[in-house]
Amino acid sequence: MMKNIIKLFSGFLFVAFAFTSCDNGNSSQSNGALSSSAAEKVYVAPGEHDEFYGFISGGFSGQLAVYGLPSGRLFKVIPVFSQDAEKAYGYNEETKPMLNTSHGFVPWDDSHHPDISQTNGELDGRWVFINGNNTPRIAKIDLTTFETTEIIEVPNSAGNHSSSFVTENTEYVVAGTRFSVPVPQKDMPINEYKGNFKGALSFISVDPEDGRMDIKFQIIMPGFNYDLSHPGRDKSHGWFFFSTYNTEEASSLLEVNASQNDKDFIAAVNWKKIEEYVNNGGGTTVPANYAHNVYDESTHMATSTMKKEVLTVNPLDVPGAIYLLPTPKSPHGCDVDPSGEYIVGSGKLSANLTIHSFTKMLAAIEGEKFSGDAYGIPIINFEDVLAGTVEQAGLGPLHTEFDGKGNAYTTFFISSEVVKWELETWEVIDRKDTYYSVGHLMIPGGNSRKPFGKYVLAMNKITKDRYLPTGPEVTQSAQLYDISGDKMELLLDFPTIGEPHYAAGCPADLLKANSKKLFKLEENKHPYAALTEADTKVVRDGKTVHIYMTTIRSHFAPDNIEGVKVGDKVYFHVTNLEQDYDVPHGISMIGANTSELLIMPGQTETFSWEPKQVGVWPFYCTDFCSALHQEMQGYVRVSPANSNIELSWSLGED
Ligand code: K7E
Ligand code: CUA
Repeated sequence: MMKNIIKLFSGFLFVAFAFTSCDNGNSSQSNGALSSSAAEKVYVAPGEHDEFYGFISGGFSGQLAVYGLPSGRLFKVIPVFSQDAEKAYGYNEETKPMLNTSHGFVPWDDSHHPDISQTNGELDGRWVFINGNNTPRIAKIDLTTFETTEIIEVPNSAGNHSSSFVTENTEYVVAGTRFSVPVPQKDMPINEYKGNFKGALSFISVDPEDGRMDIKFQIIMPGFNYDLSHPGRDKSHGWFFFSTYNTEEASSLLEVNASQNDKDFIAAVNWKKIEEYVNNGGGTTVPANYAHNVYDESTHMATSTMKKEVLTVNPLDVPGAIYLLPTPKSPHGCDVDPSGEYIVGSGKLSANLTIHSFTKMLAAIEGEKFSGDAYGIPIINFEDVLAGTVEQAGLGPLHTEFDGKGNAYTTFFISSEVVKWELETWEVIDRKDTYYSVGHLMIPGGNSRKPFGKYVLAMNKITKDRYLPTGPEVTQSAQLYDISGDKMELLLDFPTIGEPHYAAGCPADLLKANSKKLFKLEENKHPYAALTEADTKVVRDGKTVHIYMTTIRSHFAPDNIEGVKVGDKVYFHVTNLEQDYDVPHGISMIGANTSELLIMPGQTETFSWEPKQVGVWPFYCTDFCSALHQEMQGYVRVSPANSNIELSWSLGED
């Protein structure tokens, strides 16, 4: 029996492989088909601005990259879960707490799904959220500064993948676990997984005023893998949908053992009902240990707080809140159309797409049309929830987005294409190749009530021969298609950082006007700030030395420091006194075991240095800031540990 399954499955894989390689062979041919008007459509003249922002996840880079669309120009890599020496993120003293977790300092993660905050189901451009998949975390990026300002760890979770998607009014950012684990964690045999491991679905509330995140409740679900999720929209607002696989609850050789059930589930969660239950005192508070890290823009510093408990909800305690919708073949993507009526399940091992109807779901619940239950959670009869099927649309469907004009666009990984189909008729209208093996796709606003259906961005898993070769490792790739007409048109390939999983896009006008130009010095509340040169000083506290330093075109104050000794720990707290747009200064010190700082106007940042060698050691500005940038330098005299040279500091006293 087992052998047969392996055989069958390898057959499938072989077909898959054949498809991919055949596509690869065709590339140069399809390349030449681009018309010259495609170039015009992505051309943004020098000095002009793009029409859309695109926020593309960095995957295993752990970051989030900001692009302009349609040009595909890279504007910024926002450090989120990984240290970034360019911006000192995770290196300077101010941002190190952002990467604190219950496992200690974790300077990397795998970021997958950015999602922009919404009001009334429309993008509002306040924040973009993104999940850390590996050490479960959700980050929030402020879209006035384009900086990560909050990271919350998600306890009882592992492989935080069905994350981070927001409800219509950003009431919650939702984080579902991919891997089920013992909840709470404990030492137990792996082969006792079935029935014992659990999957936590976390609802993280977002304060409507300041955006502060807090885990409101976790639903402790059966031990399936919760792969992707999507909130209900409009008529289905108040519900959340999660795709599952491995409903077999296998813990080994999942490629076979998690592909046995003909259908897995999309779990439909009535979060409003659970919220009400919790607000009325329902749920169980259990011990937990997770970090909540918040960056304060006025102190320019992050603090990390360990939280010690979390509220859990047993689905069986809230009857009528959760149902399972049978969905063929290990669904990956789980997407809801802008009207909230259709829930698209993409069975990875299926050629068809399964679309469920929200209206039918409610009727089936009403009529108790159940085909059984899983651990007490009712399974709705498949036929009673099915809206339709897109037949034989391609191979290996993954993700779907919507253009707001009644069309859906689904990626097919194995057959390497984006397929356009029509809601309600379920007819395929158009298909275009991708190069190659596309994962997610993104239409700006395409998962909201109001998509901007002008472009679709495909994010590919395999690049092969699309760009100049760069050794064994080649760049990852995105492709932009014009979808304003009946037929899609491929406009542009552009490279991306890490692995682009999902992206979020919005009209540039939504963010442009709110983008901060500098930090006001008078609002700087950093405890070690020197707000004028007169405030600069050097203070010794035992073996710790604090340098309160300023920087302005084109000098540091002070720039000569003596009395530092081997064995000291020296903190450079540097305030950039500039109050003009786009005048950062940098600073770095020879031998410091950290990165440079890159300090924005009005901001204070700190790096530490532990001098190990006697001498006179220079520091300098790392950002070419003025014609006299090369003159921005200074010296620290380091004396032996037992020397009695007093601390002194100066500027301009040659
Ligand atoms: Cu890349 Cu959304 Cu993590 Cu599919 S996931 S491809
Ligand atoms: Cu300051 Cu270069």
